[in-house]
Amino acid sequence: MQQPIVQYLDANSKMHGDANKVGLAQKDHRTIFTLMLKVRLFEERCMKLQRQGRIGFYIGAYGQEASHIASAYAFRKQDWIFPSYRELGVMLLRGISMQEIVNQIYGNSEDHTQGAQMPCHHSFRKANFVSISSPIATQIPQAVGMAMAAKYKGDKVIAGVYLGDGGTSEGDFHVAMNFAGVYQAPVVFIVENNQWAISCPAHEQTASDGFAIKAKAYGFEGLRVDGNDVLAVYEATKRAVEKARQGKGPTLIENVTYRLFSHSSSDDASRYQNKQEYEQALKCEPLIRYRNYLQEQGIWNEAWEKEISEDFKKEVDVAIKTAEKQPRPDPSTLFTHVYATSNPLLEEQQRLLQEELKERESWEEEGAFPL
Ligand SMILES: Cc1ncc(C[n+]2csc(CCOP(=O)(O)OP(=O)(O)O)c2C)c(N)n1
Ligand SMILES: [Mg+2]
Repeated sequence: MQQPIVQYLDANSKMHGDANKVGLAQKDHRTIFTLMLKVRLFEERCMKLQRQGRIGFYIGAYGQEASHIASAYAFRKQDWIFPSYRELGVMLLRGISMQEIVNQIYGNSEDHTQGAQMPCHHSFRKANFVSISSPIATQIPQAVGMAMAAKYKGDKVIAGVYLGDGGTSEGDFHVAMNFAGVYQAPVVFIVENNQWAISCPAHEQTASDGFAIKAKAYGFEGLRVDGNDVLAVYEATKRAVEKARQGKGPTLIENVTYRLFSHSSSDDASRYQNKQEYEQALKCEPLIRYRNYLQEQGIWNEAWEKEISEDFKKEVDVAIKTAEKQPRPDPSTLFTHVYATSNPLLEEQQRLLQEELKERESWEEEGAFPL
């Protein structure tokens, strides 16, 4: 039997706990709601850009806004975040601008990684936001290693690592969990159980009773949390963060949520997802639930949301227009950040690329088709 779920607001926005225990003030609620709304609006826009052929790929957080934003809100800015790939709201919370985000998605010459990563694979050292990597679960041992190092050095920073339900099947997850438990590393594992790993449903992903229980085998606490409830996600993460900071070890938090869109712009979930299950999940989505609660508290009103949305849409428009005006990165930047210092092999490859580019120029002059 699965352990009880931490929940304050149910799907009908009815309060089941003591809001004072959560510890979010009115201004915090405004910030969290604004971020959730921005993520929702931006991602809708990005899907359109992808369908118009203006960006190559998009992967979003539709339905998972509470799970990643309310959890990130419980950390301090000096703590390090090791993301999966659906955590746009964490970057916005940490002050990354729309322009920086959009430049990366376009991979233009203003992108600070110079198009070296796939779209949506951000990295922002200034925000302690470690590079998103495509291979699933590699971030988990990295986070534990960083947390162990912080502990040895006596730094009061902790690590927060995001992963999916599918990520828990990787060896990296188990290695990292074991090290975290044995060394009492100050790390919080946030498993966003969105019920799917592309087309593999969560019930086929594991034979254990959910994901929170896995922490028990490694000797630390696992919490099962309603991942669509901002209050529950924040409160549970805050507890885990404080515990880690006090040197009392790791926690795994399973945010039970639902992926309300296809895996990415390259996928079509309607081919494998049960329609009824989807409709049911849509009724439990986090933004409406939170909006209703904030309205009841006198924090939300329609005019306020309209103003935020309109201002933000303008900001996004400007960022897209600006990004589209930038040239592509210079091809020579391919080699710039591979090693700290150059080496003969790299120099040879660089020379070959220059030759190739020169040859292409001559094709263009002759108008020949470059087969
Ligand atoms: C090591 C590895 N195996 C397979 C893939 C292909 N892949 C990309 S995302 C994904 C599903 C991951 O599911 P989950 O961890 O639940 O995260 P979610 O996409 O649901 O957020 C897979 C199998 C990959 N990127 N890396
Ligand atoms: Mg998943």
